[in-house]
Amino acid sequence: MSRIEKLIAKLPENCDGAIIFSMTNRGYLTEFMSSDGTLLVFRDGAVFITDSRYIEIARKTVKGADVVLQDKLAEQVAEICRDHGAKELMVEQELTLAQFRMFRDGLAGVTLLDGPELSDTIRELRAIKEPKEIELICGAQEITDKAFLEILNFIRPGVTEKQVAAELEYCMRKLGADGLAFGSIVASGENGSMPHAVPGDRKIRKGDLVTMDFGAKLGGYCSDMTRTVAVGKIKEEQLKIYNTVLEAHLSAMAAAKPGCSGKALDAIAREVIDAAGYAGCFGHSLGHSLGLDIHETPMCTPARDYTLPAGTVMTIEPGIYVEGKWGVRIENMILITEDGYRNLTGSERALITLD
Ligand SMILES: [Mn+2]
Repeated sequence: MSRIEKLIAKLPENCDGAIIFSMTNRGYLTEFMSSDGTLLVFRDGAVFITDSRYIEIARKTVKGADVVLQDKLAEQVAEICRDHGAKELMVEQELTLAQFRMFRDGLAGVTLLDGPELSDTIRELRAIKEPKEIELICGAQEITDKAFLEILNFIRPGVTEKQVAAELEYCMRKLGADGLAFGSIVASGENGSMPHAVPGDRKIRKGDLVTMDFGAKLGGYCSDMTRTVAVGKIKEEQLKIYNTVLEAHLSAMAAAKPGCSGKALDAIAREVIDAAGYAGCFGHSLGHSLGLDIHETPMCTPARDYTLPAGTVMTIEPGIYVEGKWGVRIENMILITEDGYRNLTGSERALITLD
């Protein structure tokens, strides 16, 4: 069954089909990534419209849909809808207001159903990874692990965060990455207290903890890893924070299994951190799913209770952040399996000290 057929099987009865316009949903369903394209899914088949930049490769690559060259998009979509007798079409929450209006105003005789159902349904399909998707995520992570080993030889006092980020990214490209999963985070010393710090001109000093959150992209799929390393001798409190985060990370991961609650895993990590005296120093969620996008659902978060099904890839990334002083985060990816979980990240988790 193609991914588009899986979607058709899940369409509610009150609609004739769906317009899929957002890049990663479109890329997921057709197995063809492009910056331009419109996928129309009907009960009797699907049509993928794209422009001349992509038409040649799309004809060879797109799965489960007829490929046609884009003309005047709204008129073309209206005509194809008439051919398929489609009057009620679902649209995604991911559309911008301008895109929504373009379809709404351009499709006379078609009603757009703008509830969350279509996006939710595609999200659920995307949450359970196929073997070939897991292979790409693991391939991306292998590159990420190798780049981490290489960067350990580069980090030393006097090197800036920006230089570390640039070297990391160059390593990943050299090792075969198609690109970056997201803009790398390199946060040293007091910058480490900001979970999503942007690499700056601060020079690494002896006694710093350096947090690196980065990932390669391979075949459209993201990897995501965070490691905090020590440069020179660190203080006892920094070591205590590191060991607490590591314990939180390992405890939450050990409880992962199919059908478990993401909120419960988050609570396990949070309890370890709170008990060590760092309540309030772990502001973000424990983890998220990922795939074509760096952040997907389900999540491990106190804000909402998600169930984690087998086949889902999750990050486990607790952290402790002490404002103005330092921070630590340790992040691996796991695959929820039929009987527990599989760790997908190869890099060492014990504290690495660089001289
Ligand atoms: Mn992450």
